[in-house]
Amino acid sequence: MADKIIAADVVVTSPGRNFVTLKITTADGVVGYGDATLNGRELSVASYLRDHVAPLLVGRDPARIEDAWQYLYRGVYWRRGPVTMAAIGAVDVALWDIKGQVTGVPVYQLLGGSVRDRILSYTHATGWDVPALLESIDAQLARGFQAVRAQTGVPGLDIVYGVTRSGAAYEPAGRGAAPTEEIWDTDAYLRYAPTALAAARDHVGPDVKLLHDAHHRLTPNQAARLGRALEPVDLFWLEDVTPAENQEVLRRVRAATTVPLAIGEVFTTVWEFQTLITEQLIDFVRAAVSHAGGISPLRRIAALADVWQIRLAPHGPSDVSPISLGASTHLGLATPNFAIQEYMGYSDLVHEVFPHAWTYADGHLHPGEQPGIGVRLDEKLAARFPYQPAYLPVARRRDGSMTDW
Ligand code: CS2
Ligand code: MG
Repeated sequence: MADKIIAADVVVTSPGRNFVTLKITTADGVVGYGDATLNGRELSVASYLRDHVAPLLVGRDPARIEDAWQYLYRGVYWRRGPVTMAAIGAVDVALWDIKGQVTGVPVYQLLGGSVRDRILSYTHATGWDVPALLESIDAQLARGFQAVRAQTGVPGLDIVYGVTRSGAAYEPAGRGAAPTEEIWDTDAYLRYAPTALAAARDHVGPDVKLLHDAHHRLTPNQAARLGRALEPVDLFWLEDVTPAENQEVLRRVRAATTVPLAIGEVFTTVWEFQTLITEQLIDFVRAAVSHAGGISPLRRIAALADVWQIRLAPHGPSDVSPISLGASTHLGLATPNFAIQEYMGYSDLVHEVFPHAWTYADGHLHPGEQPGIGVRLDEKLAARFPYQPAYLPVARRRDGSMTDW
């Protein structure tokens, strides 16, 4: 058993992009790490942790992970929301990390042991036009991926979510004092996306899993139309068709098309999934350990989803730090209805700042056998890259009015 918690410190670092890390230290020197990154709002989580959570952690027993979670969730009258849940998620993962180190086993063993040998993962292919997209897909297949998310530019638009014109790696958050403004045209997208995705399917043949992200931009009717148009493409999933704040509208989409639907990267609790799961309105739950409150609540979401034959497919873009990616792979190894892990990848520098036991090979991830989560923070290196203001873009329609990014 570890001694009591003596410190909870927050490290904000920006090795190319911002990451917030919680470091919990016990009296006998065990250090657990959790990811508290919230893209574009990093400092609000850092303050929530420093000002309101850290003082409550000092003196607590780190072994009581569930009690800490309940204390920080139920014990706060103003609960839920991305800032709170990212902070609680970081505490939860750091405490699982400590428990693993204290007991000398990787966290997946504490979760019941492995139910699979390795974790299927998908990555991103992006090309401004179809030839560039096909080239990008080929490059990802050559790296061993058997599942690829395909995003292209849209004729007539200058900037499109998920794609760069230059072919350089895509990073949604831009550094600077204010968000970039993008002009978005859903009609132009709906005219083009089915053609581009059909070309991708023709190119790769039937076996490769193809995914696509509509990034919250459609009305239910538009989503139904796109879903139908994409049925011949045989997508593994179509993601975030609508903002999903109004979950009843998904009934309409579901009734109109059999395209598999994935939703939930911005959801932070099981309550936001309740209707989507219990009415079988989706096929994949996209919650991330970092944004939905940690490993403990994600197990509960997965268990609820399992009853309705819905599978877990956690979010894993570059704003989910290597700590969360590690935590997610432990969960994935031990969760029967885990389907696939998004793995957008990191720069060499980010791999150095967060040395990790998890590995990628042949389109699959594995958490490794290091006790705990198996991801550390090189604090000296991290200190060389101080926080940089950065925002996710915002989107406007052609008439200048705001729309969903
Ligand atoms: C995306 C993300 O990975 C995904 O599915 O939707 O890239 C998302 O845009 C970012 O996480 C925003 O921070
Ligand atoms: Mg997404």
